[in-house]
Amino acid sequence: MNPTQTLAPRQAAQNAAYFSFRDPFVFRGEGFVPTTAEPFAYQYYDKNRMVLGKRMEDQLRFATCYWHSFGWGGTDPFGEPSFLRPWHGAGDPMAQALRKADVAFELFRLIDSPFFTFHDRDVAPEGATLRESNDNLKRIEAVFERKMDETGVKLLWGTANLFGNRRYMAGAATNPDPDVFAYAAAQVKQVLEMTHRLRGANYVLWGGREGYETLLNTDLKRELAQLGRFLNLVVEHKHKIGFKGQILIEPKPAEPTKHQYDYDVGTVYGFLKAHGLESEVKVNLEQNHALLAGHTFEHEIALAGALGIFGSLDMNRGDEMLGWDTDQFPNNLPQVAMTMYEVLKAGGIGQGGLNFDAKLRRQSIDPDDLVWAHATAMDLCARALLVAERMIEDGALQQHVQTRYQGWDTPRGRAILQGERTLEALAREVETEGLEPRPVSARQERLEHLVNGYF
Ligand code: XLS
Ligand code: NI
Ligand code: NI
Repeated sequence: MNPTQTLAPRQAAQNAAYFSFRDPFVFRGEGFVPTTAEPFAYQYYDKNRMVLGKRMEDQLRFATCYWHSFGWGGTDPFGEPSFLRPWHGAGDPMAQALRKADVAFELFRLIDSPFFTFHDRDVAPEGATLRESNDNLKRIEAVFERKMDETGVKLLWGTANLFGNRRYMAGAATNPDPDVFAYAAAQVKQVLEMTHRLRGANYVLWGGREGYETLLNTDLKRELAQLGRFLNLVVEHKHKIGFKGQILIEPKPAEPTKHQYDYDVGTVYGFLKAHGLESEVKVNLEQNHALLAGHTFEHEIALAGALGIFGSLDMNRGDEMLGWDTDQFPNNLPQVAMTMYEVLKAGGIGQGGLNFDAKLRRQSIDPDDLVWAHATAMDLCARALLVAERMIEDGALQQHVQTRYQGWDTPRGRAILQGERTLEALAREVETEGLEPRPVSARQERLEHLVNGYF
């Protein structure tokens, strides 16, 4: 069924006018040649193709995010909005939110995005009171429900914006004022329940203001305890309402605060352990956040996988020359291929997805730039997945790693790990056997060459 058929004719015409594309993109294969009539087709994103036992669509689970694509106006610290979307102008905020939803779902349809993600304040205007904000949100929820039914687009995750409003300038859960904690809790309750009703696969908590600017005015120990309490409340409520999705923390070391508590995967894991939540909460990892923490994206994914807390990905790209969250669309094939390789090694994307938490450069002011950015990023990720599939199927990389650690499968290796050797016993063995370890090459350059062969 063509989803536009279910929209009122006037509405469909209005949306079609926003983007120049009419028909959803389809897969045409590597040999596709663009024409004026068909400037773009997927060359790699063949959603029904089987990749390592799963449909490609289910291996990737692409999501389009609401905030950067429809919320953000193209500002930067020095510049005013550059996009001038119709719903950013003057007018009744609720009518603007509805217009925005129409265009958002039109984009999902054109690029064939199976999922979307949102913050409460991206989709509906904030009212004078929380009750008013919640009423606005409920009206949009009804719209989403209908549009999701009509188009088959699903919700990857919802989240509450606990960082934009000035009430949160000193933190949400970590605020010195418990009234702010309470307000944040009320907001999360609303969005968690909305996410549950819309059958969202996950709920995300990004602690944008959960950090500090200076220790001179901060009681760090208290703030960590508050954050632990808050997260416990969220998990309790999830179970109370029967939400089956994953609760995900999104680590980021800084920006907007100088130091954020959810610094990176290692820090979040320690925090979860300290509050008994390591089997309840996982992580949503973002490439640019990993970079800011001084890690590669692959490192964060591998560590989360090893600790059993890998949940989902915010796909974007940082800039090696800039020290902030540039949130560019991913388009570096080797980088994304290595990312997908680590995802597959961590057991696959599971209930998570690849959410394009990415924004256009502020000079990309045409509505069609939104379409191009998402569709080309999707195709690139699909291509990267196919490279990663070759790496897994060929098995040469894994083989090398296995051989490298095979000593741990010998009787001594096993005995050490099973706790059957004391320091004294090991010292005795080394001495009596005259043990002298034999250094072995790790073959990095050969492996790097091997990886290039998969492209
Ligand atoms: C900001 C974060 C944010 C989260 C959702 O840096 O990436 O966009 O993904 O709150
Ligand atoms: Ni993000
Ligand atoms: Ni980010």
